Amino acid sequence: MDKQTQNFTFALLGLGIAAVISILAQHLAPQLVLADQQATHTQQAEAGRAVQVRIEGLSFVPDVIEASPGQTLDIEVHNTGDMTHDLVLGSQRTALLAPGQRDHIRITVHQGMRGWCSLPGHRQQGMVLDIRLR
Ligand SMILES: [Cu+2]
Repeated sequence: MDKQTQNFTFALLGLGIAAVISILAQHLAPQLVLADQQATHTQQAEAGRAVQVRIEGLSFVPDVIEASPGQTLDIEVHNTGDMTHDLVLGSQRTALLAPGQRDHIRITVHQGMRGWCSLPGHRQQGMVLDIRLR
């Protein structure tokens, strides 16, 4: 093999290795993503039950959450309305949420928990969220 052919052979070999690595990466990547999701799920299990609550108009959706006494709930509140709101529940409260904003609170469920929006008049107009024991 002359020098030029040798260089050409090495270049081809390099391309081949690069192709194999890229194919391997594509096959491995979904498994890495999956492992990542599993880790997230485990964290959620440790952190408590995740609950999504949406604000629409002057309502929390859902406006009733069923839970067991002593259970920890990670409640994410997403304000999809067009006014500022918050959620006061137990000893916790979200930030004041402008339209489009979210915040989350963590509560431990006990009997007779009712949340509400603290903005003037909202609670009186029915902006409440009940935790119902099961
Ligand atoms: Cu409100």
